[in-house]
Amino acid sequence: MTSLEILTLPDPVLRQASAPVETVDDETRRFLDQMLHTMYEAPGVGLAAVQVGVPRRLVTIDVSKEEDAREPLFLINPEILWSSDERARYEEGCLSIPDYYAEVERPAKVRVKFIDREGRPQEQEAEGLLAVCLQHEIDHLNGVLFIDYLSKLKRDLVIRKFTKQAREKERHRQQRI
Ligand code: GNR
Ligand code: NI
Repeated sequence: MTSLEILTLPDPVLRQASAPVETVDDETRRFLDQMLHTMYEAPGVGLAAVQVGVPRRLVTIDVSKEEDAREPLFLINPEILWSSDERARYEEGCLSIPDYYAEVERPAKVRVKFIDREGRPQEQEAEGLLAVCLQHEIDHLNGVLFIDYLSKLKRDLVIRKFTKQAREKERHRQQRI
């Protein structure tokens, strides 16, 4: 299986809100499998479809430690039903903002509802990295990135760095033509 291309900052697609998925069919499942493969290859613990240029409410997650005991989660139209008043900090990263990490504070626990890959409604409560990941991915579906929780100064610095990098890459691409 080939990996899908992961969009990076400042690609405007990452700021688009993703549309709900209407039907869960074989095509949806094939795409979820491609997303999971792309996520494992990256490697990452979560991926939202919009990160591979498809603004649909589809997410893959796997926060398992062992590569030979994988526990993939497929979430369609995920929603947060409840989040704890208790907060937790976590050093976050994002495949769309490579090699940049910063601490973010979020609700420590969440309860989510979603449709699974068989089209069945599910509910799940999570804490720790899974809770962080669920919130990070659902943010992606709403065009929100973890840098949006940082100070404007930090956020603008990161955006400027990636905008510069993208401009350089484009310049090199042009020279090769
Ligand atoms: O791989 C990822 N690691 C991660 C670490 C801390 C908090 C969130 C994440 S998600 C990220 C993959 C990604 O960008 N998902 O959208
Ligand atoms: Ni991300």
